[in-house]
Amino acid sequence: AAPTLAVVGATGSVGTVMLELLSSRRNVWGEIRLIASASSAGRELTCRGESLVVRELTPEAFDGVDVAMFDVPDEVSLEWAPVAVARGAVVVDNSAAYRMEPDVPLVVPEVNQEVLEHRPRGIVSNANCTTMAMIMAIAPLHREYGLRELVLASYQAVSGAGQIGVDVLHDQLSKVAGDRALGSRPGNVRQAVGDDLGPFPAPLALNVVPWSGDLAQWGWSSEELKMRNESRKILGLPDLKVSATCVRVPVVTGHSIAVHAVFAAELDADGARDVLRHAPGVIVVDDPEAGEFPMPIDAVGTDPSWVGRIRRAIDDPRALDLFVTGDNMRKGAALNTVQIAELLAADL
Ligand code: 2RA
Repeated sequence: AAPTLAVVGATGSVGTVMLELLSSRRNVWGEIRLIASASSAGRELTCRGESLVVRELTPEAFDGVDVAMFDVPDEVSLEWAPVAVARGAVVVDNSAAYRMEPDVPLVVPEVNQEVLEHRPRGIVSNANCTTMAMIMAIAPLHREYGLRELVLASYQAVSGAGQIGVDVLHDQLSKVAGDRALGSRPGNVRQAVGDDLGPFPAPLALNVVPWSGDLAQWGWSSEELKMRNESRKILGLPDLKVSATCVRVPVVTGHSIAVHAVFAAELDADGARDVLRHAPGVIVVDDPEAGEFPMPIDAVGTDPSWVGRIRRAIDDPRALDLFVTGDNMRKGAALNTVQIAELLAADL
Protein backbone atom coordinates (compact mmCIF):
# COMPACT_ATOMS: atom_id res chain seq x y z
CA ALA A 1 0.00 0.00 0.00
CA ALA A 2 1.10 3.59 -0.53
CA PRO A 3 2.83 4.92 2.61
CA THR A 4 1.15 7.04 5.27
CA LEU A 5 2.54 10.51 5.91
CA ALA A 6 2.00 12.62 9.02
CA VAL A 7 2.44 16.40 8.98
CA VAL A 8 3.15 17.57 12.53
CA GLY A 9 2.67 21.31 12.90
CA ALA A 10 0.22 21.26 9.99
CA THR A 11 -1.47 24.53 10.96
CA GLY A 12 1.76 26.59 11.15
CA SER A 13 3.12 28.73 8.34
CA VAL A 14 5.64 26.09 7.16
CA GLY A 15 2.95 23.40 7.62
CA THR A 16 0.70 25.40 5.31
CA VAL A 17 3.38 25.40 2.60
CA MET A 18 3.91 21.67 3.14
CA LEU A 19 0.22 21.06 2.38
CA GLU A 20 0.42 23.23 -0.75
CA LEU A 21 3.45 21.25 -1.95
CA LEU A 22 1.80 17.91 -1.20
CA SER A 23 -1.17 19.08 -3.29
CA SER A 24 0.96 20.02 -6.27
CA ARG A 25 3.73 17.38 -6.38
CA ARG A 26 3.60 13.83 -7.70
CA ASN A 27 1.34 12.00 -5.32
CA VAL A 28 3.30 9.23 -3.62
CA TRP A 29 1.29 9.06 -0.40
CA GLY A 30 -1.65 6.97 0.72
CA GLU A 31 -3.13 8.60 3.81
CA ILE A 32 -1.93 12.06 4.80
CA ARG A 33 -2.57 12.72 8.48
CA LEU A 34 -2.47 16.25 9.84
CA ILE A 35 -1.35 16.69 13.44
CA ALA A 36 -1.04 19.80 15.62
CA SER A 37 -1.24 20.95 19.22
CA ALA A 38 -4.50 20.52 21.16
CA SER A 39 -5.45 24.16 20.50
CA SER A 40 -5.46 23.59 16.70
CA ALA A 41 -6.91 20.07 16.73
CA GLY A 42 -10.33 19.81 15.08
CA ARG A 43 -9.59 22.45 12.43
CA GLU A 44 -10.28 21.45 8.84
CA LEU A 45 -7.57 21.97 6.23
CA THR A 46 -7.43 21.08 2.55
CA CYS A 47 -4.69 18.89 1.10
CA ARG A 48 -4.74 17.20 -2.34
CA GLY A 49 -8.26 18.57 -2.71
CA GLU A 50 -9.49 16.62 0.32
CA SER A 51 -10.73 18.24 3.50
CA LEU A 52 -8.84 16.79 6.48
CA VAL A 53 -9.51 17.24 10.18
CA VAL A 54 -6.40 18.09 12.22
CA ARG A 55 -5.67 15.54 14.93
CA GLU A 56 -4.18 16.29 18.31
CA LEU A 57 -0.52 15.41 18.92
CA THR A 58 -0.71 12.17 20.90
CA PRO A 59 1.35 8.96 20.73
CA GLU A 60 -1.59 7.14 19.08
CA ALA A 61 -1.68 9.72 16.27
CA PHE A 62 1.50 8.08 14.94
CA ASP A 63 0.11 4.57 14.76
CA GLY A 64 0.44 3.32 11.18
CA VAL A 65 2.50 6.34 10.09
CA ASP A 66 5.50 5.55 7.85
CA VAL A 67 7.03 9.02 7.60
CA ALA A 68 6.36 12.02 9.87
CA MET A 69 7.39 15.54 8.86
CA PHE A 70 7.78 17.82 11.88
CA ASP A 71 7.72 21.62 11.83
CA VAL A 72 7.37 22.55 15.49
CA PRO A 73 9.55 24.33 18.08
CA ASP A 74 12.77 22.58 19.13
CA GLU A 75 11.40 21.46 22.50
CA VAL A 76 8.34 19.86 20.88
CA SER A 77 10.55 17.96 18.43
CA LEU A 78 12.79 16.82 21.28
CA GLU A 79 9.81 15.39 23.10
CA TRP A 80 7.76 14.02 20.23
CA ALA A 81 10.14 12.84 17.49
CA PRO A 82 11.23 9.84 19.63
CA VAL A 83 7.56 9.07 20.31
CA ALA A 84 6.83 8.97 16.57
CA VAL A 85 9.90 6.77 16.00
CA ALA A 86 8.82 4.40 18.79
CA ARG A 87 5.46 4.05 16.98
CA GLY A 88 7.24 3.04 13.76
CA ALA A 89 7.66 6.29 11.81
CA VAL A 90 10.81 7.81 10.32
CA VAL A 91 10.88 11.47 11.35
CA VAL A 92 12.03 14.33 9.11
CA ASP A 93 12.51 17.22 11.49
CA ASN A 94 12.74 20.87 10.52
CA SER A 95 13.72 22.14 13.97
CA ALA A 96 17.26 22.72 15.17
CA ALA A 97 16.88 20.06 17.88
CA TYR A 98 18.78 17.23 16.18
CA ARG A 99 20.69 18.89 13.33
CA MET A 100 24.12 18.71 14.88
CA GLU A 101 23.72 15.25 16.48
CA PRO A 102 26.36 12.98 14.94
CA ASP A 103 23.89 10.09 14.53
CA VAL A 104 21.25 12.21 12.77
CA PRO A 105 21.83 12.90 9.08
CA LEU A 106 21.39 16.53 7.95
CA VAL A 107 20.14 16.15 4.41
CA VAL A 108 19.88 18.37 1.35
CA PRO A 109 18.94 15.88 -1.39
CA GLU A 110 20.78 17.69 -4.21
CA VAL A 111 23.96 17.79 -2.10
CA ASN A 112 24.35 14.80 0.23
CA GLN A 113 21.45 12.43 -0.37
CA GLU A 114 23.72 9.44 0.41
CA VAL A 115 23.84 10.27 4.16
CA LEU A 116 20.11 9.56 4.40
CA GLU A 117 20.88 5.82 4.45
CA HIS A 118 22.46 5.97 7.90
CA ARG A 119 19.79 7.08 10.39
CA PRO A 120 20.21 4.92 13.50
CA ARG A 121 17.79 7.03 15.53
CA GLY A 122 15.09 7.03 12.88
CA ILE A 123 15.39 10.82 12.66
CA VAL A 124 16.56 12.91 9.70
CA SER A 125 17.15 16.65 10.04
CA ASN A 126 16.37 19.44 7.63
CA ALA A 127 18.82 22.35 7.44
CA ASN A 128 18.09 25.91 8.53
CA CYS A 129 16.61 28.09 5.79
CA THR A 130 19.55 30.49 5.59
CA THR A 131 22.10 27.68 5.26
CA MET A 132 19.88 25.95 2.70
CA ALA A 133 19.68 28.73 0.10
CA MET A 134 23.44 29.25 0.23
CA ILE A 135 24.53 25.60 0.32
CA MET A 136 22.62 24.82 -2.90
CA ALA A 137 24.98 27.17 -4.76
CA ILE A 138 28.14 26.47 -2.80
CA ALA A 139 28.04 22.64 -2.89
CA PRO A 140 28.45 22.32 -6.70
CA LEU A 141 31.22 24.92 -6.63
CA HIS A 142 32.91 23.00 -3.81
CA ARG A 143 32.81 19.79 -5.86
CA GLU A 144 34.51 21.56 -8.74
CA TYR A 145 37.02 23.79 -6.98
CA GLY A 146 37.43 22.56 -3.35
CA LEU A 147 35.99 24.98 -0.80
CA ARG A 148 38.33 26.44 1.85
CA GLU A 149 36.46 29.35 3.43
CA LEU A 150 33.13 31.17 3.46
CA VAL A 151 32.46 34.76 4.48
CA LEU A 152 28.71 35.35 4.50
CA ALA A 153 26.20 38.13 5.11
CA SER A 154 22.51 37.21 5.16
CA TYR A 155 19.51 39.37 4.32
CA GLN A 156 16.69 37.45 5.98
CA ALA A 157 12.98 37.82 5.42
CA VAL A 158 10.56 38.27 8.31
CA SER A 159 8.60 35.09 7.50
CA GLY A 160 11.60 33.17 8.86
CA ALA A 161 10.29 34.23 12.25
CA GLY A 162 6.80 32.88 11.48
CA GLN A 163 3.48 34.51 10.62
CA ILE A 164 3.94 36.89 13.56
CA GLY A 165 7.01 38.30 11.80
CA VAL A 166 5.01 38.95 8.62
CA ASP A 167 2.16 40.57 10.54
CA VAL A 168 4.52 42.83 12.49
CA LEU A 169 6.30 44.03 9.34
CA HIS A 170 3.02 44.88 7.59
CA ASP A 171 1.74 46.68 10.70
CA GLN A 172 4.94 48.69 10.92
CA LEU A 173 4.86 49.55 7.20
CA SER A 174 1.35 50.93 7.51
CA LYS A 175 2.45 53.05 10.47
CA VAL A 176 5.36 54.62 8.55
CA ALA A 177 3.66 54.93 5.15
CA GLY A 178 3.31 58.44 3.79
CA ASP A 179 5.39 60.29 6.37
CA ARG A 180 8.35 61.50 4.32
CA ALA A 181 10.15 62.91 7.36
CA LEU A 182 10.70 59.42 8.72
CA GLY A 183 14.20 58.00 8.51
CA SER A 184 15.94 61.35 8.30
CA ARG A 185 16.31 62.02 12.04
CA PRO A 186 17.41 59.69 14.84
CA GLY A 187 14.62 57.95 16.64
CA ASN A 188 11.67 59.07 14.53
CA VAL A 189 11.14 55.64 12.95
CA ARG A 190 11.20 54.01 16.40
CA GLN A 191 8.64 56.55 17.56
CA ALA A 192 6.33 55.97 14.59
CA VAL A 193 6.55 52.19 14.89
CA GLY A 194 5.96 52.13 18.66
CA ASP A 195 6.73 49.32 21.06
CA ASP A 196 5.27 46.39 19.12
CA LEU A 197 8.42 44.87 17.68
CA GLY A 198 7.07 41.30 17.65
CA PRO A 199 9.90 38.75 17.51
CA PHE A 200 12.50 41.34 16.45
CA PRO A 201 14.81 43.43 18.64
CA ALA A 202 14.26 46.66 16.64
CA PRO A 203 11.88 48.08 14.00
CA LEU A 204 12.10 46.43 10.57
CA ALA A 205 10.22 49.11 8.62
CA LEU A 206 12.71 51.49 6.91
CA ASN A 207 15.51 49.62 8.66
CA VAL A 208 17.83 46.60 8.67
CA VAL A 209 18.60 44.74 11.89
CA PRO A 210 21.94 42.94 12.23
CA TRP A 211 20.54 40.20 14.42
CA SER A 212 18.69 36.95 13.85
CA GLY A 213 18.14 34.16 16.38
CA ASP A 214 19.42 34.18 19.96
CA LEU A 215 22.72 35.06 21.54
CA ALA A 216 24.83 31.92 21.19
CA GLN A 217 28.46 32.39 22.24
CA TRP A 218 31.33 34.86 21.94
CA GLY A 219 28.92 37.46 20.56
CA TRP A 220 27.71 35.28 17.68
CA SER A 221 23.99 34.72 17.11
CA SER A 222 22.50 31.23 16.92
CA GLU A 223 21.69 31.83 13.24
CA GLU A 224 25.32 32.69 12.48
CA LEU A 225 26.55 29.54 14.20
CA LYS A 226 23.95 27.47 12.34
CA MET A 227 25.34 28.73 9.04
CA ARG A 228 28.82 27.68 10.13
CA ASN A 229 28.05 24.35 11.77
CA GLU A 230 25.44 23.14 9.30
CA SER A 231 27.59 24.05 6.27
CA ARG A 232 30.46 22.05 7.75
CA LYS A 233 28.23 19.04 8.37
CA ILE A 234 26.39 19.05 5.03
CA LEU A 235 29.58 19.47 3.01
CA GLY A 236 31.52 16.99 5.19
CA LEU A 237 34.17 19.66 5.87
CA PRO A 238 34.58 19.72 9.67
CA ASP A 239 37.38 22.32 9.52
CA LEU A 240 35.79 24.69 7.01
CA LYS A 241 36.33 28.33 7.99
CA VAL A 242 32.97 30.12 8.07
CA SER A 243 32.14 33.63 9.28
CA ALA A 244 28.56 34.82 8.94
CA THR A 245 26.74 38.02 9.83
CA CYS A 246 22.99 37.45 9.87
CA VAL A 247 20.76 40.43 9.18
CA ARG A 248 16.97 40.77 9.16
CA VAL A 249 15.56 42.99 6.40
CA PRO A 250 12.06 44.29 5.57
CA VAL A 251 11.28 41.50 3.11
CA VAL A 252 8.29 39.17 3.57
CA THR A 253 9.68 35.97 2.05
CA GLY A 254 13.04 35.14 0.46
CA HIS A 255 16.32 34.86 2.34
CA SER A 256 19.37 36.23 0.51
CA ILE A 257 23.05 35.70 1.21
CA ALA A 258 26.09 37.64 -0.01
CA VAL A 259 28.83 35.03 -0.29
CA HIS A 260 32.62 35.37 -0.45
CA ALA A 261 33.94 31.86 -1.04
CA VAL A 262 37.62 30.92 -1.16
CA PHE A 263 38.59 27.73 -2.98
CA ALA A 264 41.71 25.57 -3.33
CA ALA A 265 41.90 26.07 -7.09
CA GLU A 266 41.98 29.21 -9.20
CA LEU A 267 38.73 29.83 -11.00
CA ASP A 268 36.94 32.36 -13.16
CA ALA A 269 33.41 33.73 -13.16
CA ASP A 270 32.41 32.14 -16.48
CA GLY A 271 33.53 28.71 -15.31
CA ALA A 272 31.66 29.11 -12.04
CA ARG A 273 28.55 30.29 -13.89
CA ASP A 274 28.75 27.18 -16.04
CA VAL A 275 29.02 24.90 -13.00
CA LEU A 276 25.99 26.61 -11.44
CA ARG A 277 23.95 26.41 -14.68
CA HIS A 278 24.29 22.63 -14.53
CA ALA A 279 23.61 22.33 -10.78
CA PRO A 280 20.26 20.81 -9.73
CA GLY A 281 17.95 23.16 -7.83
CA VAL A 282 19.89 26.25 -8.92
CA ILE A 283 18.93 28.96 -11.38
CA VAL A 284 21.50 31.48 -12.59
CA VAL A 285 20.13 35.02 -12.91
CA ASP A 286 23.16 37.11 -13.64
CA ASP A 287 22.79 39.95 -16.13
CA PRO A 288 23.28 43.21 -14.21
CA GLU A 289 23.20 45.31 -17.38
CA ALA A 290 19.68 44.04 -18.05
CA GLY A 291 18.74 44.54 -14.38
CA GLU A 292 18.67 40.78 -13.76
CA PHE A 293 19.75 39.80 -10.27
CA PRO A 294 18.52 37.20 -7.77
CA MET A 295 15.95 38.99 -5.61
CA PRO A 296 13.30 37.89 -3.10
CA ILE A 297 10.47 39.58 -5.00
CA ASP A 298 11.16 37.21 -7.91
CA ALA A 299 12.32 34.10 -6.04
CA VAL A 300 9.32 33.94 -3.68
CA GLY A 301 7.03 31.02 -4.48
CA THR A 302 9.69 29.23 -6.54
CA ASP A 303 11.72 26.12 -5.73
CA PRO A 304 15.35 26.81 -6.73
CA SER A 305 18.11 28.90 -5.22
CA TRP A 306 18.60 31.93 -7.46
CA VAL A 307 22.27 32.84 -7.96
CA GLY A 308 23.83 35.91 -9.55
CA ARG A 309 26.39 38.73 -9.22
CA ILE A 310 28.99 36.03 -9.84
CA ARG A 311 32.43 37.65 -9.83
CA ARG A 312 35.97 36.45 -9.26
CA ALA A 313 37.49 38.41 -6.38
CA ILE A 314 39.73 41.15 -7.73
CA ASP A 315 42.48 40.41 -5.22
CA ASP A 316 42.36 36.61 -5.03
CA PRO A 317 42.10 34.36 -8.13
CA ARG A 318 40.86 31.52 -5.89
CA ALA A 319 37.90 33.48 -4.48
CA LEU A 320 34.41 34.09 -5.79
CA ASP A 321 31.77 36.60 -4.75
CA LEU A 322 28.13 35.93 -5.47
CA PHE A 323 24.59 36.62 -4.27
CA VAL A 324 21.97 33.95 -3.59
CA THR A 325 18.24 34.24 -2.92
CA GLY A 326 15.86 31.41 -2.05
CA ASP A 327 12.30 31.06 -0.75
CA ASN A 328 12.86 30.37 2.95
CA MET A 329 9.44 28.77 3.31
CA ARG A 330 9.85 26.38 0.37
CA LYS A 331 13.38 25.02 -0.23
CA GLY A 332 14.41 26.60 3.06
CA ALA A 333 11.83 24.62 5.01
CA ALA A 334 8.79 22.82 3.58
CA LEU A 335 10.16 21.73 0.19
CA ASN A 336 13.40 20.17 1.44
CA THR A 337 11.43 18.32 4.13
CA VAL A 338 8.96 17.02 1.55
CA GLN A 339 11.81 15.99 -0.78
CA ILE A 340 13.43 13.96 2.03
CA ALA A 341 10.08 12.39 2.93
CA GLU A 342 9.59 11.40 -0.73
CA LEU A 343 13.05 9.77 -0.84
CA LEU A 344 12.16 7.81 2.29
CA ALA A 345 8.82 6.79 0.78
CA ALA A 346 10.55 5.49 -2.35
CA ASP A 347 12.67 3.24 -0.13
CA LEU A 348 9.92 1.76 2.06
C1 2RA B 1 14.82 32.72 10.58
N1 2RA B 1 16.25 30.88 10.04
O1 2RA B 1 14.91 33.15 9.44
C2 2RA B 1 15.20 31.33 10.89
C3 2RA B 1 14.00 30.46 10.81
N2 2RA B 1 14.28 29.11 11.00
O2 2RA B 1 14.40 33.37 11.52
